[in-house]
Amino acid sequence: MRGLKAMLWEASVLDPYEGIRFHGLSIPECQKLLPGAPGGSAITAESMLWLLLTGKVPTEAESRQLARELAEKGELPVYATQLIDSLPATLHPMTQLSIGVAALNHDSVFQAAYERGMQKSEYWAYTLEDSLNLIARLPALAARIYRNVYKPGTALPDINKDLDLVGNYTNLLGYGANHDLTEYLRLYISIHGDHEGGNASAHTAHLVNSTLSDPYISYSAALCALAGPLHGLANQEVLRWQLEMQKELGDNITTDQIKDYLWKTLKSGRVVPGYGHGVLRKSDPRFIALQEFCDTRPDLLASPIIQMVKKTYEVAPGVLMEHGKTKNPYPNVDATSGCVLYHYGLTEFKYYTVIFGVSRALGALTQLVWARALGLPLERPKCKNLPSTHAHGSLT
Ligand code: NMX
Ligand code: MLT
Repeated sequence: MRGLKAMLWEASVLDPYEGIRFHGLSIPECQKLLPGAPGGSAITAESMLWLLLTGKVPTEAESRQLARELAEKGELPVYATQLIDSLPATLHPMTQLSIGVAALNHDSVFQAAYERGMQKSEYWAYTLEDSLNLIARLPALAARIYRNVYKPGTALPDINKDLDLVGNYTNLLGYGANHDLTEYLRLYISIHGDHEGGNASAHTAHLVNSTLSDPYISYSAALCALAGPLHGLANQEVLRWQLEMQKELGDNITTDQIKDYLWKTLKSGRVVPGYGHGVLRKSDPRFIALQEFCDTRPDLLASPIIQMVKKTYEVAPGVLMEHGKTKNPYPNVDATSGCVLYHYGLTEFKYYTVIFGVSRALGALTQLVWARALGLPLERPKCKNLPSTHAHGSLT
């Protein structure tokens, strides 16, 4: 379905050369217009959510009001904490997140209203309520998974009603004192929020919800798509790949050594993680925005892992062009997103896609509200099959 316009997506559109626009606003325009948190300048998740849902730039007061509303709904119910605590620490954090999100449908108001026989015209309102409740609970759920897997036995703080969603998330993860990391995560979570509807995770939520499954189980399914290495898991894979390169080549790696390493990866039949895209044909503006964040901070500029990302960016497009397969030899957002987390001490890279999963809820759930408001139908594409094999009795 490449290039085939087959979905309605209200909140964003992706141009192959310009990158993403959220209701017409580019990332630099969003950075200029969307309110940050008190004491910070990075876009908050609430400001982005407001823009995605309403098409309007919120005032600071509106963004804070939404932050307070989400914080007030943010604690996890006991059944969900018990469920998450019962999972083995060896289970991938993305699987845990998907399980946790699915279980929260215990409290779905959409499902309850459907059982009562609600009208079609009411679908959107219950979808909105479920979506806001889910977004509110994601930091507590995602942080609990992190603590259980990587910092067992450490006590989780309560949700602070005066903090924004990401302020609470970093606090719950145990990194609340790191202002730069919190600002980085605000930027990360706002710009990963939506990437029009054709990406595998948002599209999955859209498809599943078109059956009138509630937003929780629809988004749980989306997380399973995000957990694939060609999609969101690439941010984990980038870091694994960069660290393997560092292990093999040591410090002070030259660009020639990186070129050789890139060829070695390609010749072994693997993809170069963090490069290429299904739609983009230029460097991803989200990659650029995260690189610009690094460029304003001397500690990040001096960081060996960030330097390796920059050096790789100097040579990888040339190698991929010479290799001649990928239609887009430029970096996508995953080429850098995890490396900044690594620098700040959040080194458990199997967790990185969970952060992407907290973010993608903003766009994927927004669209469920619109899809139900607009009365979009069940998604059921027609198929084509091979010239009949059954007629001849056997597939072989
Ligand atoms: N390294 C090596 N080969 C590549 C790469 C890459 N980074 N990107 C594409 N190719 C190959 C691709 O495997 C395909 O080969 P074949 O003909 O043997 O099947 C060929 O180039 C043509 O693929 P494209 O049409 O350029 O890419 P497609 O739209 O099918 O896939 C990605 C897009 C993103 C899945 C692909 O570029 C890729 O595998 N990239 C690496 C993984 C990655 O970074 N994924 C994250 C995407 C962003 N996200 O967060 O979701
Ligand atoms: C995304 O953010 O979903 C990825 O860039 C993949 C895509 O857009 O297809």
